[in-house]
Parts: sequence; structure tokens; C-alpha cells
Amino acid sequence: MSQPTVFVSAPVPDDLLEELAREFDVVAVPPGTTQDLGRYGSPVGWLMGGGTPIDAGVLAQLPDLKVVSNSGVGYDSLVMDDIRAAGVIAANTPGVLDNAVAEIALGLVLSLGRGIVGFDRFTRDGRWADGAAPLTRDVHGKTVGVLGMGRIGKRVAQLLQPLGVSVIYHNRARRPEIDESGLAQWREREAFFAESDFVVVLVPLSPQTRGYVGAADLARMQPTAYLINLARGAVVDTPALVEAIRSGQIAGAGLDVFDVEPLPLDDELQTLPNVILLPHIGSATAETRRAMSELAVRNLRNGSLGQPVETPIP
Ligand code: 8YV
Repeated sequence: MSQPTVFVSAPVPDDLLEELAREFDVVAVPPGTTQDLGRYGSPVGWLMGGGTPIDAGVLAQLPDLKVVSNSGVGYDSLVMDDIRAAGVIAANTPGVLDNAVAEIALGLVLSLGRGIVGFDRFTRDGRWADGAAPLTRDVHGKTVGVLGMGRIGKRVAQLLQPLGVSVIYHNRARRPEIDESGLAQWREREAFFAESDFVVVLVPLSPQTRGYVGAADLARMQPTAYLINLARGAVVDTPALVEAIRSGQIAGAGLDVFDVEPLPLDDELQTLPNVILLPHIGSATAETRRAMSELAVRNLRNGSLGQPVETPIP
């Protein structure tokens, strides 16, 4: 008897693929493919990573689709209104990557604050021979601002505790349980940017949050402060960020996400020395990617069989 088809467009460990193949005809579809999907078959489920835009045009080609399983927490490439209108379930992978992403946030706070990446270059370039490295500033005693206090933000605040920093956060709505726990204190937007020595951007990208961090916010930051973006490049107005760094309005940035990925070599950000550039590695550890794949495969399987998925996108 023929098995229902599922599409897979993200790296999934072989053993999980073999498990899936017991119940489904698993078809590898290149990431980002949105045209002539019928040539790959008619799937009941589709497992993908970020970057495959799923909208009405794509869904119209897939009449049997029951579930879209995104192996990632951010689902900005899914047009949720179109997915709902098509009666398709969408799922993502929240929770399992909080630690991994928070570790990079912590790493960037320390690396920017204490010049860890810059001083590696300083040493290799032979500049040490010309004199001792310039002094940095303590991280302890400073204020870290979490923009978008959700699961990952909470983990960032927890990991920062032993460093002796104060953590503040800004969400549109204050989360009283966070304030009461002592983990972080809410600030209104202006005070948030003005007080933070490090701003960690964790706001999910949506049509409402495109360019959310703009010139006015950057202008409120201190000239010694750093911006860290672990959400999506488009949440920050990148030309305004480049200008703020170039003009010395802020001290620099740590970026794991960009408007265009992979970041082109001729991008202006590549020319700024006080910026740490990472190739979107927030969740990129073997353990975390395994956990994301396991959850995404369970969501794919359950949704394809018409069963409830574990982590539906609301
Ligand atoms: C992944 C991410 O790299 O979860 C997210 O939203 O940005 C990352 O964990 C991405 O989803 C690719 O699968």
C-alpha cells in the first residue's frame, strides 16, 4: 500500500528520517523551493527550516497538506493568515533551543564588553608589540536590557545572574511575575534604551516588528553601549544601526542574524571593526539541533496523521 508523502526541507538526522520512512514517503525538497511543487508529489506534511516562505500561492499547490512543521522557533517565513485560511496546522520548536541561544547572548555580552574577539585580532595582527591592549570596562555592575522577554529572554536573564549585572526588560506589556521574581525589571521603552549597557534583541519578526529598533531608540543608547541581535535582522533598522556605530552614538554590536543571510561579503557591516558577526548560530549545537529535529518530526508525524501537534503556533 502506498504511504502518504511528506516533504522535508531541513537537515534531519538519518535515524529520524528512517523512522519517518516507516509511515511516510519522505521526499527531500530543496530549502526555499516554492514553485512547481507538484513535481515532488502531494504531501500531507512539510518539515522545513527558516526561510521557506509559505503563503497562499504555495498552499494552493498542495491540496492535501495538513501540517507545516517549522524546525525553529521563529516562524516569520510562514504567512499565518494564509495557513489558517487553508485549514493547515503550523507548528514550531519553542523551548528546546532556549539554552543554546541564551549561551550566545551571554558570550556576546562578555565578548563585546571585554573585547575578546577584537583582542584576538589585536594579538594576531602583532599590535601587542606596540604596547599593551587598551582598557575595556567591567561587565559586572552594568545593566543588560532584554528586548522581548519570553522563554529565551528569561534564560538569558538567569545565565546573567552570576555576572553581577542588573537585568531590565521591555515588552509592550509588563510581565509582573518576572518583576516579582527579581530576575529582571520592566522599563518603558525610552528608559530601557537609555539605561542598558547591552541591549539584547529577542523580539520575533512579524509585520508589526519589522524595523522595530530604529534610529530613535539607538539615539537614546549610551556611547559605551552595545546592541546584540539574536532575533531576526529585520527587527532592527540596519542602516540606522550602521550609522549609530559609525558615528560613535553606540559602541558596537554583536549580530547573529541579518537582513540577508548568508551576510554578503560586501555588506557594510563587514567593514565595522567593533561589530561581532556570527553566522546565525544561536541554536546551532549538535544537542539542540537534535532536540529541534525530534520535536519537528513529532509535529510533522502527528499533524500528518491528523493528531494534535505538541507545539502548535497559536
Ligand atoms: C534556526 C532560528 O537556525 O529557531 C529559530 O528561529 O533562527 C534558528 O534556531 C533556524 O530556524 C533554521 O532552522
